Amino acid sequence: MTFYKIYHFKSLASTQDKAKEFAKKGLSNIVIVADVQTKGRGRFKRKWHSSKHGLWMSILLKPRNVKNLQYLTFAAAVAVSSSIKKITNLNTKIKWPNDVHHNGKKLCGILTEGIFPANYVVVGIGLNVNQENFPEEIKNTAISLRIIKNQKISIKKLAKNIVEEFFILYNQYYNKNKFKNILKIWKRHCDTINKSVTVITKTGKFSGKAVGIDENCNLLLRLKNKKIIKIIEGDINVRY
Ligand code: BT5
Repeated sequence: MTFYKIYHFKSLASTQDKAKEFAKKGLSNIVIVADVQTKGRGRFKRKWHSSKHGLWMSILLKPRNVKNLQYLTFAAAVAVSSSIKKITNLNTKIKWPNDVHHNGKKLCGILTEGIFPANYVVVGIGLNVNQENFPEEIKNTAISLRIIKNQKISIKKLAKNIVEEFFILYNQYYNKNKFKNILKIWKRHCDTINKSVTVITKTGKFSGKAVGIDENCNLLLRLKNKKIIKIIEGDINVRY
């Protein structure tokens, strides 16, 4: 069991930034939760809508070895998907690289950021829990547990379960460089592999079958001409 401490705030710009303040003080195994974020962010500085009734949290870590951070994103996604199952009995799937979704609608996004050269990592988890509606911009692509289940879910219970499951994967595998074990568990929750997908990258649009993940967590896509290309987590959009 990892000893960790949860700090709860009514409102923050971003739990990621608050976690970074704690890192400056030399602390780790800290979980920052906010009821509302005024400047919640996704990857590549995208906006993350963080009104009331969602779970917005960041886990501050000081791993033994700060490398292959993508596996921490994978571990967090697994912890989210299995905690949702445990607490609400709902089946969700992970979409490469960092989403947890239900029938193609995004329930959760994960943002993993390294702090160098101090070698801390902040794993940010945004999960739509009890919202009843969404802003225009995301109303066709986002969903909450409450909308799916038609009932209110305890944010506190979910947070605790996610953090505990995450720390198990972190201690048993990530901190022991057993990345393959994380990948194996992640694959059981992921529905991107073996799917026909279209990937939009900066250099073009590629359609094919997702055939696997390489050791750096890149997606391997088999094109119609049988050529396998590597899709790097970048500014991309994966469509099912
Ligand atoms: C993510 O980025 O999915 C990572 C989101 C991480 C949010 C957490 S909350 C706690 C911590 N503190 C922060 O400031 N951030 C982290 P990305 O894959 O880039 O997806 C961003 C896209 O998701 C946006 O461009 C929207 O299209 C969509 N989106 C924004 N808010 C959403 C929401 N609440 N639910 C579903 N989709 C949303």
